[in-house]
Amino acid sequence: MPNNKKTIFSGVTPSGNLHIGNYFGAIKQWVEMQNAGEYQNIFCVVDEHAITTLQEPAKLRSKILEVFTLYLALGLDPEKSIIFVQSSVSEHSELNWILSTITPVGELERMTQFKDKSQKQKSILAGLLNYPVLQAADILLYHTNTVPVGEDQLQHIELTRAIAKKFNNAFGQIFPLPEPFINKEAKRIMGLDDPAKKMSKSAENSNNYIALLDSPEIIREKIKSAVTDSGSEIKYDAENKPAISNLLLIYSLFSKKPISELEKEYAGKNYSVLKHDLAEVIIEGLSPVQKKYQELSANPDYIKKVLRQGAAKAKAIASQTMTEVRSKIGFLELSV
Ligand code: AQP
Repeated sequence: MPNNKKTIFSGVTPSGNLHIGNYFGAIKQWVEMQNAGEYQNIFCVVDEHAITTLQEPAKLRSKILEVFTLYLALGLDPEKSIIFVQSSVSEHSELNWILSTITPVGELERMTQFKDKSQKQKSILAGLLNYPVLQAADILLYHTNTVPVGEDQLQHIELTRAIAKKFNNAFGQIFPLPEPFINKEAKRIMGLDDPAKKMSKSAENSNNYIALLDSPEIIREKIKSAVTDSGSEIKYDAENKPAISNLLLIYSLFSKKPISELEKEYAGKNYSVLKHDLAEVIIEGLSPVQKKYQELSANPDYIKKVLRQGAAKAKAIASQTMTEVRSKIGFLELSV
């Protein structure tokens, strides 16, 4: 991999079913950036993040494989990108510890995601609080320049920059300051059951999201039961008609038709007509990905091979960074 290219790094947590928000908000950009060939591309299944909320081990294992296989089905290419699972590269945890020693607890407590998710834990776990430090470690280990993410992750990237600056100032320049890259058109897809909140894979109600692997029947049901706004006009107005605006956005992303064209097409029609057509557009859009996913899943040896290759390539970069970090902070340099 040529090392004069800028690096992009990003990941998804295997804490539930990957949904269309994860795809349009993040993974679609990864594939486009990978195919543009301008970057060193590194994409990770961030399973160590998943365990900040309780996971049943067998289910976690199958979700890790599912997300990894979906990455490939969606177009990530092991010949063009390093694709790996976080827990197979132990340097992530090691850098996490070191960075946690320079991160103020107050900074972590003001993270919006922590505030939201800690409300769901009876006794708040340290791992949930430290989640953004591990995320900073993930990003900084690879000297990342650009992090393609959805809007909800901006605060974490800002914290990563602050941690990197602090480390560089204290111990000497190692880390570039990473920039977020947001797809403005799909920065936040909202929940189908509550357009005031983002679509989320850990939502209690699975009608909140369309999973990439949902069957046509489930997609039709979920879109049918999606909440709508009062009135009947089909018009994009995120403030006053958040539910219909979200459905129009999803429609536009799948059909590649501008929202203004959809507004004209559906002028004077009922919400039910829009919903019917939207479900079909989603089913058609997801069908090739689901087919590819089934093909890949039927070949576990290939998946294992790609998993191993990705881990080895990521490890080679991460271990070099850790040698540098250990030396900068004053640990002994023993080769044992
Ligand atoms: N609703 C969304 N709209 C646009 N982008 C989104 N992303 C997540 N939800 C939306 C982006 O997807 C990437 C992976 O997200 P993650 O797995 O790291 O966790 P998350 O952001 O917390 O996503 P979820 O689905 O809500 O997961 P849970 O419920 O487990 O927390 C990120 O780039 C994110 O911005």
